Amino acid sequence: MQASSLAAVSPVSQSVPARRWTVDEVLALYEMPLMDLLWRAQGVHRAHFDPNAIQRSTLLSVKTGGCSEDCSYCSQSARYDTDLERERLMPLDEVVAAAKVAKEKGASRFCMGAAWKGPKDNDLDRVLEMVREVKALGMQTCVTLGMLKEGQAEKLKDAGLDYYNHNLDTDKEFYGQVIRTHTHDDRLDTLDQVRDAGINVCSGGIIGMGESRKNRAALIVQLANLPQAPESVPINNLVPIPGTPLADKPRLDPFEFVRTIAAARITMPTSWVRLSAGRQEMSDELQALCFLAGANSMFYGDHLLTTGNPDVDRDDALFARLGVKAV
Ligand code: SAM
Ligand code: DTB
Ligand code: SF4
Repeated sequence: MQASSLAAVSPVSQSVPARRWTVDEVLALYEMPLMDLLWRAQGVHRAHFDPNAIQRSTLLSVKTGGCSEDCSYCSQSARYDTDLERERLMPLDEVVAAAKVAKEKGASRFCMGAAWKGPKDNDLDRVLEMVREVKALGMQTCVTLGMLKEGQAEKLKDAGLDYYNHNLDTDKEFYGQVIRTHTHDDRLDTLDQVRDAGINVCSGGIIGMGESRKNRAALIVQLANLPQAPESVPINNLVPIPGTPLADKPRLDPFEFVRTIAAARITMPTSWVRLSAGRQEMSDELQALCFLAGANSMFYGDHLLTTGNPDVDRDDALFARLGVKAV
């Protein structure tokens, strides 16, 4: 479909009273027989969304590599030898050209990512221009720029930003084993600023980093129990990057990924749950299982930030085979 208004991709119903989840309750979801869990997740999904509609966002890395942070999974940290070419902030015209292509191919949202701890004010001014121009194409806009300082979220809102992506990434208890240069509380602080500025929150995490099932359940609880659940919840499967400390982590059981999607769907009934990084390594059948578990959003385009994503032709064929429409 053409790039849509926000209203066109809103959930069928928003009327779910907020409730608080406990880690034990979410662990109990994980421990359900898979068929029962899928049935429950699908019921929640159908109460709030069109079950055959999937939102598609295209990603572009507008500033690649050289990041000061030490996130153990990330190809873009300057601390690891990952063979990645460090690049400067991309010129505006190249960003707009990429957004036009994404729109023509059928993405409704364009997400621009920068490998920063957080944006300097002069860099932010250039990103604001990107947001204005992409918005003017009639696309929804999203950026992920790291931690924000006071006043920066308001500037992004004024430029027309629809979503800010900032993942909690993992359970607060496990966070220090993956990232030491900033804290889980720092992430929460930026999420507060985004929410207060009236920008939609996109926040999720990565699984398969060596965390326990309890850590996974706790991450879901920390997202679901935010003062307001994120409108968009990306669930990333670790993409192991040679040269990073997590390069050799064994691959998680794919059903555990499906269970995590289902837990996100059940605990955040009106959020868009995004089947995010790791899709390239998944079979079409596993992706279909993720949609059945309640995922209704994905990254669309041949690249994520620095790693691959399924070709658009493969995704288009999958949508046709599943009878799913893009929104
Ligand atoms: N620097 C900003 C930040 O950290 O929020 C924005 C870019 S950062 C690359 C965005 C997100 O990508 C991370 O929060 C993480 O969830 C995800 N990510 C990064 N590397 C990944 C990997 N190797 N596998 C899966 N997800 C990854
Ligand atoms: C998110 O949760 N996943 C995207 C987006 N938000 C910015 C990024 C995935 C990155 C995967 C590894 C890479 O391509 O560098
Ligand atoms: Fe930097 Fe973001 Fe990568 Fe962490 S995840 S190293 S903050 S680009």
